[in-house]
Formats: sequence, structure tokens, C-alpha cells
Amino acid sequence: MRPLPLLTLLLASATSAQPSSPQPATLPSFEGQIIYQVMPDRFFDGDQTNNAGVDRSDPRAWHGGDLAGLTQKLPYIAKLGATAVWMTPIYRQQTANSFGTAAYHGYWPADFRDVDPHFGTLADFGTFAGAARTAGLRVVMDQVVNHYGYEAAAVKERPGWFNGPAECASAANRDVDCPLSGLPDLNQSNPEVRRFLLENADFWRGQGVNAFRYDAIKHVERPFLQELLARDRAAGTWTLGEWYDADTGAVAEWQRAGFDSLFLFSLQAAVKQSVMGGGGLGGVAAVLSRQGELPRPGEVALFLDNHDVPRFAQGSLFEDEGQARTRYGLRALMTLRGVPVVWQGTEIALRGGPDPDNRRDMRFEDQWTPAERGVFEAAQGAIAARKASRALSVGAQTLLPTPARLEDDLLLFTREEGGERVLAAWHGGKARRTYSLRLSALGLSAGAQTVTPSLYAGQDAKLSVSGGWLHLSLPGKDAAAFTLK
Ligand SMILES: [Ca+2]
Ligand SMILES: [Ca+2]
Repeated sequence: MRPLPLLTLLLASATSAQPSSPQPATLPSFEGQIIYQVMPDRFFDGDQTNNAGVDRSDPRAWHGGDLAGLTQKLPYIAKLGATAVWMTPIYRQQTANSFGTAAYHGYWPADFRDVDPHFGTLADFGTFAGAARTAGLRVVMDQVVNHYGYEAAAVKERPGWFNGPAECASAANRDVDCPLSGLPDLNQSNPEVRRFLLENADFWRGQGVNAFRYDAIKHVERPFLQELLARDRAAGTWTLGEWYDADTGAVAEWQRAGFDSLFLFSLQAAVKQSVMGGGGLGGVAAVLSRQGELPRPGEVALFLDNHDVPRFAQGSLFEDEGQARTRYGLRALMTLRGVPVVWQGTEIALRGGPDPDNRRDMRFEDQWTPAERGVFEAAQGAIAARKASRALSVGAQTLLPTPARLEDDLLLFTREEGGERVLAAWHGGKARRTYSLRLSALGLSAGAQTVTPSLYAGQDAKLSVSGGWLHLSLPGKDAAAFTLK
């Protein structure tokens, strides 16, 4: 969950690396996976009998989506090519509204071990998890460990579980011990609270969950998080932390502290600025150049947008520009080392400004325009190409030195695995362009290669190699991937 700007404090200064604890022989891994992010209330309504209080004309009300609908749409998610589904929280929520907003988003829990009636029942969750497993999709559950909902009964029933004004006033780290956006803040120094939260993780593991996405970790006590992560790791559960605005340094620090992954917000900002905003590609190169700092670069979560930031396609004046640049952004994302995460609707360039406009209802095939279908097909094609290539899925990534005069418009890197090598080329210029670059200046060696098309279907991009030169013909504002022999 995103903190309110008012309460956004400076990123806590980086602390030194913690001594590493004993690790299981094989760490949980999502390398090679592609995660599809769903907000169930805004995805698909599969059961109209649970639609109490639903008002689809109000962006701050419940909209009726549920676990039955998500289960029904698993074939759609599999057709896109995703291999895992991350749902925003589905726990039982506070029933009252706060700030004129219903708890449709799931971040205002009242009971962590039950499903909100708007989403269905615990049995419906079991049905969903079973269907996902059958469809070959891993289940990533959004887990809240920082707070209860404002109006949750537990707040009055168990006051000793929460940090109050005194704890906040004397806090060494106000991010951790003061309420996030005023939410009742769990005190993880209390052994009962710790045990309760650890057992929540065990409970959901028992319901068929493969991975946890931990919300708002910047606001949670570190010793508790490390205990939680060690248990998850021992149980084979992959962990993905949300540290709002994390850069490579923050991701590296938390991977050392026990998370398998964090979202790389700095890459999201750079891609948005360069691909959607029309700026140079230097900002993306700067983020990628720090990849060597990551203990596990193949696990880092990469995304164009999510439910907490304006939609990727929102940055354009015209809808067709947003669609073209989303196609570019999705193709670019699928060239990168890490775990791509696609937020529902980004595969059709759905638009929307800040919360709650970025949570518009998902629209499916029978409602799409031909242009939206085109974006979906590009996304599907790029995902298929990534999955078909070991190099693109899990290969090492090496940034190539682009000549300074070209670095705004051209980003080049290789992905290599088991003797397979792929050259990724992002082209930020408006018009089609042919680049001829000396292999030696790029630090590459490659044999002569006649015209090779991009691995991405439906894209007119070409590569050839002759006489020590690499030639690339690239359409404007697009990303391509070529087999490089
Ligand atoms: Ca419903
Ligand atoms: Ca806290």
C-alpha cells in the first residue's frame, strides 16, 4: 500500500549488511516466471449473490469482482502467457467506509484468516488455488503485516497489540512505529503479535499459496521481518517485498536480509520517463548498470505500473500513443533480467490517473477495441518469445556501451544462457532508423549473420552482422530481441 505523501518520510538511510543466517540448500525462486497482478474486486464478477453494497459508478465503492470471477478468468491469464497470479488482499475487511472509500482494495483487514464475503468464502479460495495449480499458475498472495483496518474490531479488543502515540513519539524509526496513513499499527515487539503474524503465513501456505507479496515493509520491524522470511524460506515460499520507491541499493540490502525479491521502483520510474514520457534512455541504462549490486538479479520484480501509481498508458495525450508506447514498454520489459509483473489491464493499455482512477474495471476480449486487441497480441507475443528463450528468461544480462551520441535513442544489452545469446535493442527515437555499430566498440564478438528478424512476432526489426559491423534496422519507439550467433 502506498503511504500518503504527507506521511512519506525520507528513505531510511541504508544500514550495513546483516550477518547472513544459514540458508536452505535451494532458495525459493521465481526466475523465469511472469506474474499477472489482479485486484479481485476490479477484475471479474463471477457471483452476483455476493454483491452487497456494489456500485460500479463509484470508483471508491465495491465493484463486485470476486474469487469465482478470478477462477473463471484463469484461462485468460494463462492465454496471455503469465505463469503466476498475484492478488491484492482478499481477507475479511472492515465493513465501514473510511475517507469515503470502501475496503474493496483489501488493505483494511479485520480478519486475516478469512475471505471477505464480497470475494467469496475460504472454500472459494481453495477452489481458486486448485484451479490455478491445475492451470500451471503459481499463487502469490498479498500479505499485510503492518496494520489492521481503521475500523477493525481487534483495535478496540486488543489495544496492547498496537503502537500508540507514546511508541510513535519515542520511536527510533518513525517509519516503523508510527501509523502509516493513520492505520492501526501492529507492534511486532509484542510476542503475541509476532506469533499471530507468523501463524497467518502458515495458515495461507496451508491454503495453497506459493509466494507472499509483503505490503509496506518499510513500515515493519526488521527483526520480525527477518524471522518471518526465514520461516517462509524454510517452507519453500517465495517472498516479494514492497518497499515503496526502492532503488537497486534497497533491493540489494533486503535480498541480503532474507527477501527473495523486491519491486524495483527505480526502474519503473526510468522506463516511464523514457518510454512513456518520451525522454532519453540514459535513465534506464543508469538503473541497469547497477545490476551487479544485486545478490540475486534474476529474482528482482520489474513492472511498468501497479495499483498504487498512475497507469503506464496515462502519460500520453492521445489514446493511440498510449497504446503504441505500452506495446513498446511491454516488449522492453520482456527483454530484461528479473521477474516481469503485469498489472491487470496494462496488456490492453488501460488508462487511469492516481488511485482510484488507476483501478478501473478490467475489460475482457468481447469489450476490446481492435487497437486494444493489438496491444494484447503484442504482449502475448513478447511473453511467448521470452518463455521460448532460456537466454531471455533466465540469462545473464550485460549492458553494452552505446556511443554517447546515440545513448538517448538506443539501449543495447545481451542476455546469455547455456550457449544461447540474445541481443536486446530498445529504440527511443520517433522514426525508423538503421544503426551500424562496430562490434569491437560494443565489446562483442559475433560471426557473420545474414538478416535475422526479431524474436517478437509482428514486428519489423532486423539485425545483420558482416565485416566486424553490427547493423540494426529498428522501428521508432519499440524494443526488439534478436538471436546473436
Ligand atoms: Ca460478485
Ligand atoms: Ca509499523
